[in-house]
Amino acid sequence: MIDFESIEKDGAAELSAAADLGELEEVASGLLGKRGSLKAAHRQLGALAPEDRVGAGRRLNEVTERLRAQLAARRSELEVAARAAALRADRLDLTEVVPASVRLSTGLGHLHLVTQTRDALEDVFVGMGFEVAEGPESETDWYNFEALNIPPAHPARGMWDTFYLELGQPETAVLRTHTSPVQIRLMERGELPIHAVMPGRCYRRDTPDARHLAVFHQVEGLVVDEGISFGDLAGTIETFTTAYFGSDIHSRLRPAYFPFTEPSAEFEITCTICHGGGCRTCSGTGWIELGGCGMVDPAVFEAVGVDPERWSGFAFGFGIDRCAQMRHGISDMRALTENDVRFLRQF
Ligand code: FA5
Repeated sequence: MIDFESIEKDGAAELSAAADLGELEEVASGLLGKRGSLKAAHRQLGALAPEDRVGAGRRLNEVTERLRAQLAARRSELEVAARAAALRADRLDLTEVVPASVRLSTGLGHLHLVTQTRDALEDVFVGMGFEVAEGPESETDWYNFEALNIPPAHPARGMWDTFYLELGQPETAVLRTHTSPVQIRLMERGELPIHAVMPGRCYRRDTPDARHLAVFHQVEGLVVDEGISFGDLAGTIETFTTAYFGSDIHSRLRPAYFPFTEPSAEFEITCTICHGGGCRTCSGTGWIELGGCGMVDPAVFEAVGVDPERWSGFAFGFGIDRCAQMRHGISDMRALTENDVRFLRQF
């Protein structure tokens, strides 16, 4: 005779004694596996007299089913317990107050240099009477290009190697290549005058090198008021570069071309790596370009419905990462994104 009662009782006891999922799987293969007690009972069926075999076979199936059900129940019980234990182990006490002495000695995190630079630049411009505004990082072709007087197929689109988003019609949604679209968003509101800076992240298909990243940051500036002249623009650039870099750093404007400003200029400062002597970072010129600027083009005023007979304005846009690089003498901008704490802890 096959002792079904003991098989079931022992099996059930072993299943409920399994303390974790590993132990449970071992017990399960001991019971249900090839060499397990249920398979052994199955083999014994063959030795029974035919009139006993049907009843014993049915009994064996019932025992197997009950043990399988118990296995499944115990497995889900242990899974719940394992998950609860994992959550307990991962628990972070966010209310914990770390004393300053511990913070200093273990060097817990601080703001990234680019964020610190953005904050410092905002402070400079707020001190000069500017407001701070923001715009979205994903933009439509209209804001990033067309409203800025850069129609489709305009050669100037090549100045900003664009990442397109797969949204809507092809080439209608972009990751903004500059912060200039925020100028359009501000002017569209129709609340004039405007004296604003607009910091934020920008994206270009630029190959990273000593002065370029594919994801970088700019501060856009826009002033629209009555009687604004190029002299106001030049004075603003000079005031902010002196306030941020100190009076021993020289800046200069050079004629340039941007479709949304006329006249346009680029502004540069003395390279702080070589102090003007020429090095790898400034490609031997002794100057580093910080940004572009100019008087708002009447075509842009027209696109946003601002009356150019009454209002005039200037705009500028420059690199935050570039400013951090020059202020702290970082010869290669890629260090800002490599997340080497030995570098980041210095700032
Ligand atoms: C522009 O982006 C214009 N929108 C600036 C402008 C605004 C002109 C308003 C006139 C009026 P440009 O492509 O030159 O211009 O970029 C401006 C600055 O952004 C550069 O001088 C540099 O400091 C920074 N910059 C540009 N590309 C990168 C990059 N790939 N990595 C890091 N900084 C960059």
